[in-house]
Amino acid sequence: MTASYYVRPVGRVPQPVGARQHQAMHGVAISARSDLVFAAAELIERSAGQISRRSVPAAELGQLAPRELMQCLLQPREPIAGLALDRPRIMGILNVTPDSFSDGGQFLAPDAAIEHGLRLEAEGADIVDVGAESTRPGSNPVDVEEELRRVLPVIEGLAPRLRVPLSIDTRKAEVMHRAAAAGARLINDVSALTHDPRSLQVAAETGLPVVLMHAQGDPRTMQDNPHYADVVLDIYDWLAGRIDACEQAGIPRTRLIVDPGIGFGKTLAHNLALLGSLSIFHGLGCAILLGASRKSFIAPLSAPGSTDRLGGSVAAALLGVEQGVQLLRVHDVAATRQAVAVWQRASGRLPPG
Ligand code: 7PJ
Repeated sequence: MTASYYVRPVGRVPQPVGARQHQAMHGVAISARSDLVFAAAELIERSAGQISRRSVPAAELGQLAPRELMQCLLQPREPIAGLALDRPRIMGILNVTPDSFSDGGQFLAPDAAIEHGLRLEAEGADIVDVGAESTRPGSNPVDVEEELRRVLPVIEGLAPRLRVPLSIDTRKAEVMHRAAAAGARLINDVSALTHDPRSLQVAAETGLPVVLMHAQGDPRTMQDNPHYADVVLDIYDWLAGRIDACEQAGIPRTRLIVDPGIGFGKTLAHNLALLGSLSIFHGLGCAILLGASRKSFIAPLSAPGSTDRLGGSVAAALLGVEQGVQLLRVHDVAATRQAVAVWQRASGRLPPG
């Protein structure tokens, strides 16, 4: 039984606002970003079910962590769908499901969806994620014809009118293929290319970057009784396995984005453990996406009777940003963008003006 190693960078060191390169404060700079310098790390070893953890100052990490893992942490990330990942990027959510853009729940209105997509861009989205199959807990699957009928008119209508790239949120190979042909620039699959037996090959053929999201179980039943030995490490290992599968299918790691899948087969405790350990996923050598927006884990943390989840959503997004998450999938683009701008200006990354 060989041991597995993990590094969770901790203690981001904000650089002095306005400081020059030679005045930078030192530490381990994740993906070579000067705004993602960490003072220390938790070095974790798992072997035969036993987990040991130690704190290591950044300066000693290079001697103690496996070389390949250090390379994954330090390597700059390639742009995704034309977006440089030198700062947090916002993915605006565009749901084309009957309950989101409906006329009496009877039929979908592509025009309303297109308008909403344009509004997401105007609010500051760097990418717009279009999806037509609800994967919320308890939801039922949608067949491929119905999904195409909902999503294609929206992609075809939006792609020529947007300056930012479109992403397709689907678990189906045929939808990936058709959406790519219609102008989608990124594939976002909540099953990490496991749901449809053709999706690994089809995603590879599109040449597009792919978001690999972790889920335990199917949307209909995933919240029944989720269980992990160690939620963070189990999800890390599972994502590492999906990266391997993608590489074997011809999708290089530079084109992959990993996502722990907040709310997909997770209890409140699981979700909170993940939000507090997001920086560990840099060790996979990919960009990280976080989707916590308006999710139900926020409800039990809210005041009685409160239904608004904006505060919790923005807090979760900033937890991600502080840990170096590059992509935030959100409904509330304007509020998230404002929060990210405050973080960036106070991090010495951008001039205050
Ligand atoms: C996610 C997603 C997420 C990624 C949904 C909802 C449920 N895709 N699609 N990550 N969630 N990559 O938005 O509440 O967390 S649908």
